[in-house]
Amino acid sequence: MAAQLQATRTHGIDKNVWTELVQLVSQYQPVNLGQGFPDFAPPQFIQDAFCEALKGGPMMHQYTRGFGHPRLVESLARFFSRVVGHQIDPWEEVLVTVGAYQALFTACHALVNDGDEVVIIEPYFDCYQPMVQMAGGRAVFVPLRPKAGGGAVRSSGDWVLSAEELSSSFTPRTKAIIINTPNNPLGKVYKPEELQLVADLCVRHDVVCISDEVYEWLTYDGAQHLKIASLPGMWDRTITIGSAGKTFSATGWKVGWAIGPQRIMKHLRTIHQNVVFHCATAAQEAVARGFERELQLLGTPESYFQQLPAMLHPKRQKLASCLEGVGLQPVMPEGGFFMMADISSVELESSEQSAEDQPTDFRVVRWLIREKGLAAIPVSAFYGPEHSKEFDKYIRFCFIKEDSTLDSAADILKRWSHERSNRP
Ligand code: IK2
Repeated sequence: MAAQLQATRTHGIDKNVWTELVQLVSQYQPVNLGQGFPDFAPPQFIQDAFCEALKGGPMMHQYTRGFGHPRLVESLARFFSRVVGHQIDPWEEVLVTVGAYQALFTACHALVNDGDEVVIIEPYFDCYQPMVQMAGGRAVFVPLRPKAGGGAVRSSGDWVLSAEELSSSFTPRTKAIIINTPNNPLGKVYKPEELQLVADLCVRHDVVCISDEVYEWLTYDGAQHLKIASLPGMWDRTITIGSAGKTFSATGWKVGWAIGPQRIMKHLRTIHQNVVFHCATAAQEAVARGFERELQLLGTPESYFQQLPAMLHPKRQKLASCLEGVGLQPVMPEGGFFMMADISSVELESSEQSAEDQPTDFRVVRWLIREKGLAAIPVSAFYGPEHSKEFDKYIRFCFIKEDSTLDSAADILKRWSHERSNRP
């Protein structure tokens, strides 16, 4: 009965890293550098915007336009028209979703037919593959790898695509490619020439690009985020996905969006109207007010899109020097708010060695949570089955946290390092 009960499209995707680790975190209450959310309040202006929205009259508590609250689609269109070099039509080319997550789901279901292939660049936000599978497609993985030869790899910019590997992953069955810049978990910010490589392949093979840009405001040390939709020929074949949760440090609001040409967006709307139809009105109103404010302040020091990366920059430095100090070589992220660390130097204690068949990073993370009271995320969860073993020597830490949280994590890591060096 159970086998019949389960739809085949869900086979093999019933477990995911978050369900297990969120449960472990709630059980052991560690210092949490695991899941990607701030442990501080969103900026006052966006909290005020939500409160004002709630007090904005009876219609703020009722359904709004299904494909996106008018004030929000208009402000998103106005804001992003400037950066994609195309006058975005708020009514036909913008869709508001329940977080970027639903935008990704909707894009996959709108485009993918049974047997279609979708190229996914690894490491990838782990829901991409299940979403492709549920839509009937097959994920084809192409990894970013540390540059071969010479010296320690210290920056996410040193992780590169092989042009040959990427081009050979495109076949007549390829329907779409999913990219993520700045990348979670690596922090890579794609360079113009890397995006051009992807764009050329999309144009040559008539493939749609799903570009997940939820961390677009968060870049460091001069790295610049570029929208692939702004490259020649790409507006017409790109779905750009964003998240108010990441933009305004309010992940619990779950407001996201997909922006793209009308010929593609009309199919996303079909999925949307048959899945959720409608997103929370007051949250959309608040996000609209946030974007209106940012449009006025853009390029000034008062802009939150400047203040947030400036606030995160020293946290990134703090985490990196702590990891370096305890022998867990960090990969310095050019963007986002995650940092991968190399755990090759860690020798597992007997209690950690029990589950030899499990990937090393999962064993280390579970052990860190249970025994040391520190949560991180295993990086092999962001790889498909073919390559996960190659990358299970990394774990991911999140640094959009209070300094006191980062300090507590540093204390734990130092104590752990001390114990390791004093082992007989
Ligand atoms: N796309 C990417 C690349 C994301 O990182 C996320 C949110 N992930 O954060 C959890 C974690 O990695 O710890 C999303 C999409 C989803 O965004 P939203 O919250 O707007 O649905």
